[in-house]
Amino acid sequence: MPPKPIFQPLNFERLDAAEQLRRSREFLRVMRQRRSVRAFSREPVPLALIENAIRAAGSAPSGANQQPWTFVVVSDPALKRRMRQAAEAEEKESYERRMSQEWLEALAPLGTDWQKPHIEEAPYIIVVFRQAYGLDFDADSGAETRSRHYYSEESVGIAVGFLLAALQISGLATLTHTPSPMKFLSEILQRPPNERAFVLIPVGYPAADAKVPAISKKPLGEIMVLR
Ligand code: IYR
Repeated sequence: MPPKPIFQPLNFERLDAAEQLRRSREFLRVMRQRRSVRAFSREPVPLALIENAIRAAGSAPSGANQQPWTFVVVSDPALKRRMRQAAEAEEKESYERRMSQEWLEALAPLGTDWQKPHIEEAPYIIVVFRQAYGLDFDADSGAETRSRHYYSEESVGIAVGFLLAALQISGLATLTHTPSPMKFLSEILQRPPNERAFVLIPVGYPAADAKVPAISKKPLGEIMVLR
């Protein structure tokens, strides 16, 4: 028999209309300042900010509430160095051989290349892993049980959105980096076979002279349709 749902009262904070608009504008103001930063200061970041941002990410909705994510927080310089070296080896191969001309042209306005110094310079690298399926071990026999996960891609994508927003609100800079292929992250970070690297996020303060590409976001009229 499947378990019966247990319900409890919803904890919902009803705001007056003026407060709703104020918060909505303030969130928009802060989120519009978020940029993908590729030049980080080595200045340390309080771990409490990282922990709270991961708590916020962990509050995201997920398929069947399976929470199919693991956030690996890397600050050890030796591990960061290994991740940088492995990422750069893959990226060099991608930029020089694997990526199509069309892809390289799409990326040209961002000015990216295979070099990834941010993986060593940012004080924290959060590597988000997606649990493609559940993996449990029986406490007595050690027998392995696997369970299906539903909508894990969507779930982890939503959680990463929460994570980026939380880090931004906390006054930190981030980059979403997806070196491809990312298998080396499972090995370096010793993750179990059900976990797949989803994205690597350097977190910290921008370098004093950090520059970002002059690009813009589509206006509301181009992205919203009212019916
Ligand atoms: N992963 C490479 C290439 C790259 C791809 C996309 I799509 C971007 O938006 C940015 C970069 C890199 O990190 O350089």
